[in-house]
Amino acid sequence: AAGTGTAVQAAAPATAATVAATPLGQVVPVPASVRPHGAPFTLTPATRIDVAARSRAARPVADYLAGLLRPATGYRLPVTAARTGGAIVLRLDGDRALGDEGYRLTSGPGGVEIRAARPAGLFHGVQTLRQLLPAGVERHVRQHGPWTVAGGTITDVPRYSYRGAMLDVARHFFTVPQVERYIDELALYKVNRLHLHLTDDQGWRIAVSAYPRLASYGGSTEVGGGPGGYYTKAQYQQIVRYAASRFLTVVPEVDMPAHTNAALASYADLNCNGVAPPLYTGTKVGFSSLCVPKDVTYRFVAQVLREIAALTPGPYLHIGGDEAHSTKPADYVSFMDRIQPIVGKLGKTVIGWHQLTDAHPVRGAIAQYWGTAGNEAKVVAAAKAGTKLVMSPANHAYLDMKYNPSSPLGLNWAGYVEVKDAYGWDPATFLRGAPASAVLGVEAPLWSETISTEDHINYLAFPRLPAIAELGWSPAATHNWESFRVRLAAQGPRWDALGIDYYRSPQVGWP
Ligand code: TNX
Repeated sequence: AAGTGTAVQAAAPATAATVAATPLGQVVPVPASVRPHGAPFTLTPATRIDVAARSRAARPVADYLAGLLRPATGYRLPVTAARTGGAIVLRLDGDRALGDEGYRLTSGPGGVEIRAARPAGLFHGVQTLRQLLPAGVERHVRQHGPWTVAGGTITDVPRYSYRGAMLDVARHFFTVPQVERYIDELALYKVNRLHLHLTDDQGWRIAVSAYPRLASYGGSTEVGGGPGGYYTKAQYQQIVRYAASRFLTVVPEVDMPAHTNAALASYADLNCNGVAPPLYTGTKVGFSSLCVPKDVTYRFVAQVLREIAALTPGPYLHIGGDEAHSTKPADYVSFMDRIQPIVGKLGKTVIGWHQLTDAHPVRGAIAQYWGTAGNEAKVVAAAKAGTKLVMSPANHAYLDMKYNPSSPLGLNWAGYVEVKDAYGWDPATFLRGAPASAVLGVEAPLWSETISTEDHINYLAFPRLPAIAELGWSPAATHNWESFRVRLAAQGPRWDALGIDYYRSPQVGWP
C-alpha cells in the first residue's frame, strides 16, 4: 500500500507537468533540429547544476543559469563541479561539428544535459532551456511551478556567424544600465554582436583622451535639446565586459566623414573654414563633413580610432561612411581609402555602411547593406570581389521604422515594417547577384531619432528583433511565417514577465 501511495503522489505532479510543458521546438530562433521523445524533466528543490569534468570554462555559464532560475523557482540550484545526478549538466566535450556556437540539449526524466564544444554554445543552449521553461521563470519573485522541460533532443547550430543589433546612442543617449538591459534581451535570441553607433551630428558619446571636448561638449546634448551624455572609458569597458559575459562582441562605430557635426562643433580645426558650427539637436542628415583635404583630419581619425581600438577586444571597427551628401564624391573616395588602412594597422577589421563600396574596400572589409531595393551594382561587384556583407535592408531590418501609420514612435522613410515584413526576406538572396557566400549575417539597427527611454527601445525592438534574430540563426529550410508567428506568440507572456513593453501586432495572435 505504501508503494502504491508513493506512485500516486509521484504521478500527479508529473501529469500536470506534462500538460504544462512547452513543446520542445517552441523556441525563437527555431533550432536546426528538434526530436521530441520520452518523458519530461521537472526541476525540484534538490536540482543541481553540474559542471561536468574537464568543463571548467562552463562555470560562468552555469552561474549565469543559476542566477536566471533561482528567483522564480525559489530553489537553491547549487552549481557543483562533478556529476551528482538529478541535475542540469553543462559539458564542454561536445562534438566539434557543433562549432563555436552550436549545442545539443537532451532532456529526460533524469535531467537536462547541454553539450557544446565552446562556452558560447553552452550559453545559447541555456537560452533554449530558458524558453522551454514556463514564462514565469523570468519573474524576480517566487512563482508556482511545476518547472518542466519537455523530453527530447535539440541539436542546434547557427546559420550565420554575425547576428547583430545596433543601438544608436548618439541621437539620444542611453545609459550603461539601459544598454545592459538591451544586451540581456539580445542574448535571449542568440544575437552575438552589439553595434554601438557612438557618434553622430547630435552627439559624441565616448571619451577620447586626446580630444576631451568631443565628449564634454560634443556629448552635451541630443535630439530635442536634452542633456545627452557620454561613456567614460571605464563605462564603455563595462559595456564591453557585460556584453562579453552574454557572449556578444561590441562593434564600436565612429561615423565618418559625414554625421560629424558634434565633432566639428567641438574642434574648430576640423572644419575646412576653421569655424566651429553650433551643436545640432534636429534630425536632418547629410549636412556635415570632416575636412578631407586637411592633414589634421587624419591625425584626428587615427587618434580616435587608436583609443577606441585599445578599449575594444572585438575584431571590428565600424567607420560609418553613410550619407556623405556634403562631401564631394572624389573627396569621399579619397577619405575612405585613406582611413581604412588606419583600421588595419590597429589590427582591426573595417566595417562600413555599404556606401563604402563607392570607394575601394580594403581586403577583408565588411559592408553593411542598408538599402531597400536589393540591386546596388557597386555593392554586388564588391561582394563578388571578396567584400563580405552584413544585411540590414531598411524595409525589413530597421527597428526604427513605424509598424503602421499610427505607430507612436519611429520613422517611415523606408515604409512601414510590420512583423511579417521583418521576417519575410532571405539574407542570402536579398541583394540580387551577390554570392550567398559573401553574406556574413544580419543586423537589426535601432536608430534613436524618435526614442529616448527603455520602453521605447522595447516597443520598437519587440517583436521585430526576434524576427531578425531567427533569420540570422535558423536554417533557411525552417523559414515559415505560420510556424514563426505561433512561436513568437508564445514569447508574449515571457516579455510581460520581463517587463518588456512590446507592440502587440495584430498579425501574431497573442495568447
Ligand atoms: C539613415 S541608415 C541613416 C541614419 C538614420 C536612419 C533613420 C544609415 C546608415 N543612415 O543616419 O538615423 O536612416 O532610419
